[in-house]
Amino acid sequence: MTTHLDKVRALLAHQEQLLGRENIPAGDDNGIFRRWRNPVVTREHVPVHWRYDLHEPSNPHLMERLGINATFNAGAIKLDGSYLLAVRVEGVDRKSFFAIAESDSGVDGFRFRDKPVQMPETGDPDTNVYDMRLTRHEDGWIYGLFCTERKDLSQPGDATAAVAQCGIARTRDLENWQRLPDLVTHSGQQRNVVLHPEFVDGKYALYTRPQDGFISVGSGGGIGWGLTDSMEGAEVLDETLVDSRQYHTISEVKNGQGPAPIKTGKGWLHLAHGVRNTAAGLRYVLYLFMTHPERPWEVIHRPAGHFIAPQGGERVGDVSNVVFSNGWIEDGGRVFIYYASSDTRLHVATTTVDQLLDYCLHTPEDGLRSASSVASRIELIERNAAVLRDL
Ligand code: M1P
Repeated sequence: MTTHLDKVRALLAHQEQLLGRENIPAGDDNGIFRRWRNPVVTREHVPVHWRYDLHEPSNPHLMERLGINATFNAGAIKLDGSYLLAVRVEGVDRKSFFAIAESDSGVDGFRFRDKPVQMPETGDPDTNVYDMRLTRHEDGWIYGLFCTERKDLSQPGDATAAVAQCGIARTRDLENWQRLPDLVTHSGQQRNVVLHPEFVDGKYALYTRPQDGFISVGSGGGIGWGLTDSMEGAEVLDETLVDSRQYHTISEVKNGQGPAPIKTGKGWLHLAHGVRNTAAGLRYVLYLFMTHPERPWEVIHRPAGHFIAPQGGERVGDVSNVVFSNGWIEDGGRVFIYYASSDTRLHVATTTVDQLLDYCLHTPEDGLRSASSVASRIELIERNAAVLRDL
C-alpha cells in the first residue's frame, strides 16, 4: 500500500529529477547568441515544501496548498562563484515575490535557497513587487531595484487602477535586505528603473521609464536617465531621454531598460525590451544598443530590430508573445542572458561580449523606411556575390 510518506517521497524524487537535468545548447545558432534547450527555472523548480503541506493529519490528500503560477523576470548576478537569480515567483493568488535560485554552471541546476526573500516594506505597504534589477555598485552595495505596485487611491471605484513606482533595497549577500525609501521622480508612474553601476559626476545614475498610466505609458515612455545624490532618499529631478519610442519600430508603444548595462572597451552594452501593438495584442521583444563610455546617456550604436523575439513554445503563456529580460551576467567575456517567455518561465541564452559588440557595431540602424531596408539588403547581397562565386 502506498503511504502518505511514499507520496511525499515521490514528489521530492520527481523534483530532484528535474533539478538534476542537464541542459544542452539548442540547435539554432545565428552567430549572435545561442539558446539553451530547457528553461532554467519553471514553477516546478519551486521547492515542494513551499507549495504542499506535507503533514498527513492536516493534508490527507496531499494537496498543493499554496500553488505557484509562474517563475519569470529574474535579476542576475555572480556572487562567490555562483550564478544567482532573483526570480519573480508568482503565486496562484497573483502576488509576486522574490526568491533566490543558485547554480554552479549558470545554465542548469538552479535551486532555490531555503526560503523566499522577506523584503521589508516601507510605511506604504506594497501590494505587489516584481522585476528586480540587481546592480553591483561601485559604492560596495548590491542594489535591487524593483517595481512596487499599489492601488491607485485616486480612483477608489476602479478595482483595476494601480500605481507603479520604483522600490529600492540593498544587500551584500542577497539574504539580508535593507529597504530604502522608494524612488521619487516627477513622472506619474515608473517601471523598469535600473541603477547604473558607476557614479556619474559623483552621483548615482538611474535609467528610468516615465509613464502616465499603469499599462499605457501615455505621453511618457522611452528609456530615461536621471541623477540622484543619494540612494537613501533617492530623488530624480530631471529625466532626459536616452532611447525614445519611434513610429514603426519594435518599440513604438513602449520600451524599458533590461538589466544594468555591461561596461566594455567600446562603450556600455544595453539590453532592453521594446513593445509594439498587433491585432493579437502587445508583442514584447528584446533589443540591444550601446552608449558612450563616459556619457552613458548618449546612444552611439543602435542596431535595427529585435535581438531576441519569442519563438516556438516561448510564444505561449500567461501573457503570450512576450520575451522580457532584467538579468544578465558577464563572466570573463562570456554573457549569460536570462530571459523569460510569456510571463511564465525563465530561459538562458549564451553569447560573448565580442559577439554582442560585433552585432551592435555592424548591424545597420533602422532606416525607418522599407526602401532603406531594401538598400541595406541589396548591399549585403552584392557583397556576398564574391563569396558565392568562389564556392
Ligand atoms: O507582461 C509583459 C511585461 O509587462 C510589464 O512590462 P512593461 O512595463 O515594460 O510593459 C511588466 O509587468 C513585466 O513584468 C511584464 O513581463
